[in-house]
Amino acid sequence: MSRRVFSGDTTYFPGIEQIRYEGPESDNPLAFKAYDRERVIGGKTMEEHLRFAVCYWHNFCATGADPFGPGTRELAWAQGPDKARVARDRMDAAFEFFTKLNIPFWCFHDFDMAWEGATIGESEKNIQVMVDLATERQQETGMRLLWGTANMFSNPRYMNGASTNPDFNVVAYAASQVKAALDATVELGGQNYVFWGGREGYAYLQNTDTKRELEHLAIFLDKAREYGRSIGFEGTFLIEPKPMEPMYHQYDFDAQTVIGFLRHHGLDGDFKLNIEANHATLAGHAFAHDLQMGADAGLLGSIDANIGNPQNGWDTDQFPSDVYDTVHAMMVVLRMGGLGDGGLNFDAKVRRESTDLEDTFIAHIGGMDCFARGLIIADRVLADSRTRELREGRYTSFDSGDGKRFEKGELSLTDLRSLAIAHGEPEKISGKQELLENLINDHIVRGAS
Ligand code: XLS
Ligand code: CA
Ligand code: CA
Repeated sequence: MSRRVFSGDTTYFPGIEQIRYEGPESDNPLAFKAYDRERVIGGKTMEEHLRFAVCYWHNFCATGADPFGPGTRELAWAQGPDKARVARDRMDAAFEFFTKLNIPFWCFHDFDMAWEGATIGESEKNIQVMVDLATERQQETGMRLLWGTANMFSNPRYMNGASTNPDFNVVAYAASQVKAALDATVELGGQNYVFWGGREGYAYLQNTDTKRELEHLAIFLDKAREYGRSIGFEGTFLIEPKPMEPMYHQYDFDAQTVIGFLRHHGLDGDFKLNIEANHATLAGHAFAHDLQMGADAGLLGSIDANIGNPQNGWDTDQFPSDVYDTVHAMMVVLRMGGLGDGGLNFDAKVRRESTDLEDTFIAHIGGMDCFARGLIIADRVLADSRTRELREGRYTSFDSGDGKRFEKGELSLTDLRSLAIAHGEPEKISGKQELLENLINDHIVRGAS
């Protein structure tokens, strides 16, 4: 069964039909080769495993502008001075795109879905107009909201931070935005709410009281939690770590930093992590590393599935195209038992040079197929008994006897010294890294069909 394609008065993607699975032999660029949404793997359909989302901002707002030149794409739905009209047309285009791609979820920022007014009251009205329209569109199409968020980094008022701004007036302003974005998320049945602290950090240490700013961040998140729960938000609050860009240093540096912060402030019962591949690599980690840190802490909530460019240090927000990477990511997700109410959001944009209307479809199809292949192969790698043996086998000395007593905290440092003397020099035990690498590659080469 397929989702019904939304079509408003205008068709923004003429000539593009709903994207279907045609299998690995197909050479149709507008078909899935691996993502067969109803195919069952390990008891769940691919759609249920992967929970893909399209983001609003990169696809329906951005035109490809960069610091060196203007946009290269014309958006048919974003023409004219009437902001309300543009926002409505944009939403029609978005729902046509979502349903033609046949993807289950979407994500928004307040001021890419709506437009900012001259006052807080006006902005709230604008958001409400768009929430009403989105509610209708969701009902017509069956689309669901993975997460909502507030953009507290573009407006110049946030140049010194939002909730960590040294000026209380800005902190209060940011709170007004989070309140409205939470209201919108709840009304649209959003399953998560994201905080990405784009400007929550600093540029210069000597004019910044980092201790005070971090305390303000914790109070702000606590108040957002309190408000969200009071209006019936039952979903998960997510923090999206990123080490830098736009700020020289951002407080939510990486998964482990955020985990420590959440636990320190007692926020870990309501907040989890939204791990973005590109942000993990900017922090000097592999994507799978940050996923694993989140999973180990029971705090991996959701994923932004875009990647960076290994040759430079920017957030390039590219669509995933590396199967090796998605295999490793999906191994973490499968071992964790799935993404729960989280999902895989393509916070990704087509390249500035990709100017055909179909390119955004092709990019999503490629990203979805890349993760579908990652899922199929990860499932096979994990089902291969050698994988578990090679990992778990390394820890068997802790499964019984003194190793087990150590894990229970029953042995003192002096006890350990005596045991070390009794056992003598430990034998060298191979880590077998190359064997595991070969095993994973063998499964990749055997194919993802
Ligand atoms: C920017 C972030 C942003 C968040 C949502 O680097 O990825 O897009 O996901 O505000
Ligand atoms: Ca990013
Ligand atoms: Ca992101």
